[in-house]
Amino acid sequence: MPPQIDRVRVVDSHTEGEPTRLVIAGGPPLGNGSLASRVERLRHEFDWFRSAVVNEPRGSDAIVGALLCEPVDKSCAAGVIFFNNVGYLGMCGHGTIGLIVTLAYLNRLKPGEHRIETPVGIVMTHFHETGEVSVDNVPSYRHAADVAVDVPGHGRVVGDIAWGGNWFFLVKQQDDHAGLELKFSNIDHLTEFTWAIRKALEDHHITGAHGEVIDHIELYAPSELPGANSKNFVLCPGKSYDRSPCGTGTSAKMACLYADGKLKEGQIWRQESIVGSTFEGSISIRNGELHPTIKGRAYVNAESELIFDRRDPFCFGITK
Ligand code: PYC
Repeated sequence: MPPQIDRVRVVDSHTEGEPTRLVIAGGPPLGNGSLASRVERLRHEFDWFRSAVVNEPRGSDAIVGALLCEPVDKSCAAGVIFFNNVGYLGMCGHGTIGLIVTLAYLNRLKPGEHRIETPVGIVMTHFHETGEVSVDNVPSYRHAADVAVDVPGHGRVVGDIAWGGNWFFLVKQQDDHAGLELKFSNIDHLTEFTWAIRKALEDHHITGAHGEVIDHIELYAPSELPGANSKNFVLCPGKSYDRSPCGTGTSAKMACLYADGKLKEGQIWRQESIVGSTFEGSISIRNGELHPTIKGRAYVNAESELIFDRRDPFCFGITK
C-alpha cells in the first residue's frame, strides 16, 4: 500500500519548449544513499509516485519529472532524479536547465557555477547573468558507427549508436528519413517512423555498450534557421517527442560529429529542435573523454500543489 502522500509541491517550467515538473516537497522517502541507489528505490518501491506526477490526468506524455534530492556530495547545489511517462532517465539536459532556472526562481541559487548530482554522475552548470544556463554534461561517446537495422515497413535504416547521458540511435541522413521532411506538420509520421526503428532495434537485440535498451531515436537534417547547423527530431522513451533540441541527444550528436572529424573542440554547434527552438553546444576533450556543453533557456510557468485523493480512481495516473 503506497505511503500516505497527500500533497506534492511542484514548479513547472519549459526549456526551449520541453516541459519539466520539479517536485520540491512531498516526495517519497528514498534514504540518503547514492542517487543511483535512490533511483532504484523510486523505481521498485514508489513507481506509482512517478506515474502520479507526470501522467494524465495531472500531466502529459511530454512532461519530464524531476525529483529534487539532497545531494550526497555537499559541494553540489542539489541532487535530481529525472523520470517520464514510462520510467527513469539517466540524465536530462533540458531538465537540468529547467532545474537551475527553477532553483533561481525559488531564490535558492544565484548566477554562477553550480554542481548537480544525478544518478549517472555530477554535472557542472553555469547560470549566466543573461538567464541562460550552460550544462557540462556527462562524458559522451559514439559506441558504434553505421549500424544497419531492418525496419518493417521502411526497409534498411543505418545509424550510429551513441551515449550522451542516455542511449541514442542517430539515423544517418542519407536514408532520407523514409522521405519524411523534418517539419512540425510531420510529427505523427516522424513519431511512427522512429517508433518502428526503436522496436526493430529491440527485436534485433541492438543495444547500448552494456546491453542497455536504446530508448531515444534521433533524426536530423539541415536547418533553415539562420545560424543553426542542424535540425532534429528526437523520440523519447515513452513515444513522445522532445520539443527541445534534447540536451543528451545534442551531446550524442556532437560525439558522433567529433568521431567523424566534423566537429572540433570549442567549435559552436547550434542545434534546432522540431519546434524551432535551439541549443548551443560545444565539446572539450579532458583526460581522453569528450565533455559536451549545452546552453539554453528555460521559463517557469506554474507553481502548484498536486493533490492525491485516494477516492480518485486515477489518483496514480492513467497508464497504458
Ligand atoms: O534534454 O536530455 C534532454 C532530454 C532527454 C529526454 C527529453 N529531454
